[in-house]
Amino acid sequence: MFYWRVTMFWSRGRGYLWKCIAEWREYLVIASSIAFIGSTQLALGSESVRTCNVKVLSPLAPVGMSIESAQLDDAENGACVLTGRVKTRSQGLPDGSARFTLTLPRDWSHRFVFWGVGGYGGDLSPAVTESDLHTALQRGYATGITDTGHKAPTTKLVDASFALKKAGLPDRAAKADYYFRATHDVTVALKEFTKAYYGMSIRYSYFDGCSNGGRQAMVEAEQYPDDYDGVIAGDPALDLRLELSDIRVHKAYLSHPDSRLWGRDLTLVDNYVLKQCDELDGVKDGVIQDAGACHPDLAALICRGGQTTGCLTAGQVNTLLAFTSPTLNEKGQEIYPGFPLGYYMQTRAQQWQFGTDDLPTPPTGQPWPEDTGPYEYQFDDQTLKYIVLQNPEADFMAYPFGDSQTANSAVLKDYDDAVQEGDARDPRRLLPFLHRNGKLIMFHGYADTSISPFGSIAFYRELLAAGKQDSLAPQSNVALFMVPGMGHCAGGATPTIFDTLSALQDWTERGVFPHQIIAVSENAPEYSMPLCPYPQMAKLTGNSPHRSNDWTCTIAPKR
Ligand SMILES: [Ca+2]
Repeated sequence: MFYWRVTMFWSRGRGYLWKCIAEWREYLVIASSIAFIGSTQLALGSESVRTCNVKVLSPLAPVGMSIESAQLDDAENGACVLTGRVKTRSQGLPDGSARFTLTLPRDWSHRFVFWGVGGYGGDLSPAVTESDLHTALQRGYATGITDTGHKAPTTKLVDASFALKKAGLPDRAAKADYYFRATHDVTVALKEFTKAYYGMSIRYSYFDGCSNGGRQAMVEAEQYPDDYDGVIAGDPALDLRLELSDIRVHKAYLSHPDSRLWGRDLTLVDNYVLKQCDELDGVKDGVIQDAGACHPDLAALICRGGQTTGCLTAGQVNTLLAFTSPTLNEKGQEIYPGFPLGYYMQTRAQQWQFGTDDLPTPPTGQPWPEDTGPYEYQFDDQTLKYIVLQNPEADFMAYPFGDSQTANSAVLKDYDDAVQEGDARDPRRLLPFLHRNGKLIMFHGYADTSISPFGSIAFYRELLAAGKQDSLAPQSNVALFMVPGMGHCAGGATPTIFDTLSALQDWTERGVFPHQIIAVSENAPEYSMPLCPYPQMAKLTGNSPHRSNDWTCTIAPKR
């Protein structure tokens, strides 16, 4: 989910920072490796000179910020790269401490951007798109990032143990830092230091993150509307009931031996869904423009009359139905949307949700051993043990939810109380950010099997309604781009490479609304397509579905 530790940019250089979700490495690339050059004079225009040195720069740090290392970095165009800590405090909580990296370019453009981090945080690897990292580097942005107040163990893929001191005793400081406090406190400190370093003010400040980084983006805009002029929230984990909802899927798997979907089954589903839904947008091109309009009859896939191949068991279809149907409260109201169908094998749905073929199936009715299983199962398990139930020995299968679509009110209240500090699903909280003319670009992969893309659509729709009641037109400040065929923050055979930071900069600084963002295919750069601000979608108006100029953003019917 959150995932969260996903960005396209990490593996090419700072490989040591990338310990999670190794399979995503090809998508996530940190822009560069850090090369130590030594203490060298750094020219800042012709006005001042700074030495990239801990001793020299430390007096510039605001109270509570300490610098631990300073190095010039060739890969960052000779920028001065600082690491250190910021003391986190406030709001009646115990003090904490968060690590940071701050990159200060030689040719600064008076802009500052803060990167989000993935998963349960704990490292300094940006969870953003490769395009945005490139844009920041090329355009002279100062960049910051925080580990959100704890250090993740290198031996675990998903870890929420930082949130619990011992059974029944939450670590309130570490939990608050992860959920909201560290991002803000480090933001304030790094912005202040940046101004002191250059001796000039910051003209524009931006936040950019995907997955958990998208959640950080939303929380910043909602809780600290003055921190940033513009925000990018990709595949945001804005609704933390996500983990609750996922429990249903994994219990369906673990409770019935014939319910598990293998790679061959998911390929069957992918082919069936594409056949049923590709042409709903009017073009047979392997791209389902509107996953929300795709509702094939899954029961037609159930084996009949002795059929054993090319079909699914009733249990497997039941798992798919659990995955694609919403979670409800006792009144029958949707409290978390279902997931889309299709593109599963192109977007690593096995790793996220269904389990790779080499993953052993536990004995019926038992959970996967801790720290194993699909990523989302691990997120569910860690969230329950260390945040909701506050008991590392808790039994996943005994949790009183997941056997049906409905969560009872007592379960829901306990769950919400445990995660509410970090939740961003209430659109009314975004209104102050809009009142001060902040700009927000959201995007979400329409084939995301980690965080439901339909949650971002629901948020956007609810935001429009909330804004109307507050004499606002949120569509003037918020643009949501749904990305057909893209998985969680990245991945897929459709065009999934795009630059949101340039779009946000143009919108914020020059008032240019992002009428479209051009995406190109990761594997075929000549294959391009526009992404359109919801509720618009791309419509082919020329001849080639592989050429962005042949598409136009239009309002889709029934949206
Ligand atoms: Ca199509």
